[in-house]
Amino acid sequence: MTLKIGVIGTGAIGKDHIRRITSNLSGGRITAVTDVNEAAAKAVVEQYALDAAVYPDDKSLLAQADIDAVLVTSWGPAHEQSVLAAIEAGKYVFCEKPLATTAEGCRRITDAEIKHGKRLVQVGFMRRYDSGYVQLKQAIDEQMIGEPLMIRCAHRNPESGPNYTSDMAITDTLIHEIDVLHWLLDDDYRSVQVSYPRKTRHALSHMRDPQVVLLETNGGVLITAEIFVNCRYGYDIQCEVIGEDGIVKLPEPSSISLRKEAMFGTRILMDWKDRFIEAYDREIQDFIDSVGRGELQGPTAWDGYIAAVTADACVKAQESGQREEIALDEKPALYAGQAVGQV
Ligand code: NAI
Ligand code: NAD
Ligand code: ISE
Repeated sequence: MTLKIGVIGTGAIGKDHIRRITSNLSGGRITAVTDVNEAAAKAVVEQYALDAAVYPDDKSLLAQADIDAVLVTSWGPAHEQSVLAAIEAGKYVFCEKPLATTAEGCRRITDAEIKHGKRLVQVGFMRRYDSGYVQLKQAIDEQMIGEPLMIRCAHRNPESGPNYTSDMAITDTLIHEIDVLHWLLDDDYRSVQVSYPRKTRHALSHMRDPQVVLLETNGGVLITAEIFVNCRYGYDIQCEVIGEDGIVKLPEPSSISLRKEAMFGTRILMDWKDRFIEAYDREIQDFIDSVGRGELQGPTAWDGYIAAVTADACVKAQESGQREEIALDEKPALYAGQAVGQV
């Protein structure tokens, strides 16, 4: 059976997911799109020669009986409304991060899903589907390095746009580390502190960049995460887990090495779309397959809630300069166990 998919938000990542469903993946077909910018939605239908209807908004798209599932790829503040409407309509929904921009918004979504009685929501934390992170997880789970003690990571973008603000270093960027590290360690966070090194001259005047976030987990693992969104040289994601018996490190993306003019090196990617291209393919294929089976297994709305609570504390720590506590509600039974990522 081919899954009929509606897309809410046809910007950068909405288009990229439409491209992969249309050209690379199996079992899904885009049959409906909407965007607050209707011209953008119409342009996507033309660009990808879709046999898809353009609707004026999420509600009218979700009212169509012949749509099995939706992708929510609008900007973050619009996610909650669309996800709640999808649950209300009983449709499966893949929502890009953040699930909602507040922890309360995420709880409204988990409450609606719990009331529905079954998982309908998968959150776009694609790193769990990246082969490098999956290998790190296997190494940790198999105790290859003993107990993990510390993690050092970096999330670097070449540049940030004019609308990017200092808090987005957390809510838009670090949120990937917040999710993937809690999944790697199967542990939640208990505190956070944020420090600012000297500011790069490449950052716009309204923002702090880079930033250093110190997170502590309930199990006592200390994580230092550098966020540097105007690093200029590339899109660079680093993660090193230091354990009692050894260290495991995220592999670099594969690339030929070049020896030339007294230099030796490999290519560094510039675009997030390329760095995690296989992970995006796998997460969306997993969503399509799981909906087909009637049972989602990817990152849950509860993972979205954990990320939002942690991000809220990080933003508070950005402002206070102090160590801030992170406290989660009790995990509801619907979300028992750990959601998987896969290769
Ligand atoms: P974008 O700005 O390129 O696209 C967003 C689109 O949504 C725009 O076309 C906008 O008109 C539309 N939109 C906004 N509100 C809407 C609403 N209520 N209904 C319908 N359409 C609406 O943004 P981009 O980069 O595509 O990001 C979209 C989402 O994807 C964000 O949540 C972002 O955090 C996430 N994202 C995730 C990435 C990942 O690595 N998983 C990478 C980039 C973005
Ligand atoms: P974008 O600005 O390119 O696209 C957003 C689109 O949503 C725009 O076309 C906009 O018109 C539309 N939109 C906004 N509000 C809407 C609404 N209420 N209804 C319908 N459409 C609406 O942004 P983007 O880069 O594609 O990011 C979109 C989302 O994807 C964000 O949540 C972002 O965090 C996430 N994202 C995730 C990753 C990742 O690595 N997982 C990467 C990029 C973006
Ligand atoms: C963007 O929204 C993403 O999700 C990218 O993965 C991230 O690297 C970037 O910093 C965000 O703005």
